[in-house]
Amino acid sequence: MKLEDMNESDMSCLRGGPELSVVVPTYNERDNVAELVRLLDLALPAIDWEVIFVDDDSSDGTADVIRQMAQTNGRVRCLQRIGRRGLSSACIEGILSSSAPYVAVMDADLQHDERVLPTMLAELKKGDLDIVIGSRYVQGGGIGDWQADRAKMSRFATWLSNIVVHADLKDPMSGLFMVRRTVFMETVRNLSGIGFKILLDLFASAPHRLAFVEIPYSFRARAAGESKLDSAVMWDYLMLLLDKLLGHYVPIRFVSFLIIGCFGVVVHMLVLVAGLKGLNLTFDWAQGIATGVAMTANFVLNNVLTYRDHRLKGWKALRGLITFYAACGLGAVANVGIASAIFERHYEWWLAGIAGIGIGAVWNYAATAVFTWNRKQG
Ligand SMILES: Nc1nc2c(ncn2[C@@H]2O[C@H](COP(=O)(O)OP(=O)(O)O)[C@@H](O)[C@H]2O)c(=O)[nH]1
Ligand SMILES: [Mg+2]
Repeated sequence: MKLEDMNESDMSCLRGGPELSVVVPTYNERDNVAELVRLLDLALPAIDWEVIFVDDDSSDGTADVIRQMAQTNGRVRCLQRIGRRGLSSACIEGILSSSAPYVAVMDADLQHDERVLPTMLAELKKGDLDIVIGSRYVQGGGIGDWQADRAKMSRFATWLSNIVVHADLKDPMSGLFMVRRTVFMETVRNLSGIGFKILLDLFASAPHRLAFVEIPYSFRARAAGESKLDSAVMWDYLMLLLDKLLGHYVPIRFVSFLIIGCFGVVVHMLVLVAGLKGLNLTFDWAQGIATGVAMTANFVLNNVLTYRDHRLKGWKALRGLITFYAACGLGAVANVGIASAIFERHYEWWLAGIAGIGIGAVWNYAATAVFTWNRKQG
């Protein structure tokens, strides 16, 4: 073969680099990773591949197990992230840490069928496709022994995805796919990187319509360990959809912070009513207690949802709570100050009120981002 006839994959083989990088996000998967590497070895005999595990500092020592494997198997690498969480951002960073012309993403828990990888690669190498997806919802695929409510939730999430993905994709929630590196690199700067749904993010962020095909596979039962899917995952998913819709205009963490702020108002009013009517407290006491409860509830919810990927735990959470009180206290002073100044200039009372709330909300968000969750930007 002449040099000018070679495609990117032939070139990489010539250089000795892997043709396929398999990126696997892990969180507490120590009992699955060795078996996954064994299965990949069996599935990819004629392909030059590597596997990059991206571990978010699992407490079960997954990263140590992977590094031990890597000592005796040059195909295995470990990217360990400290103080971070999130499947999507883990995949993005894993892909960026590799150089192969084709990149696959799959779970570590053996639920994804590694035997479809050679077919996916063959499809991509034909040259017309950008991405190949392992789908549970095309003829021949299946969701294994998923419980009815999990299946229902997945179908609902798939339906919701139509808001941002305009492709006839049967399984946009799939975590098993293979993409051409060039396509990923064109898209990476537009990705939201929020939550669990990296495939959906890719489709919604790509600068052009992606040419794709879905290949059926059947979801297997998780081998060892537990699912990390919890109710906060649904919140992350909504934030991903909102980011795709509004992210150009306003940071999505701010939107999350505002939604939780509105919830805080409801909590405040409920506690106020309970204090006044139920406990016969004076208004000052009831209002004071309601403020404290609402602020605490807001801190907890923001810590679990808005800053899920930077969640404060233990003493750091206590320190965070105190800085949150302090920042929001100052925010309340700013709110009242601005609103009064505007009202004194003979503007409508409601306009003055909204202006105060707006300034207070922006202040609370910015100050707690820096002082509570130690982040310099949204
Ligand atoms: N790096 C990283 N991996 C994660 C995180 N959450 C889940 N994973 C991994 O992502 C994959 C899918 O997660 P899983 O809990 O099996 O989700 P489910 O299959 O939808 O129940 C597994 O390999 C997990 O170990 C995370 O926050 N960070
Ligand atoms: Mg799983």
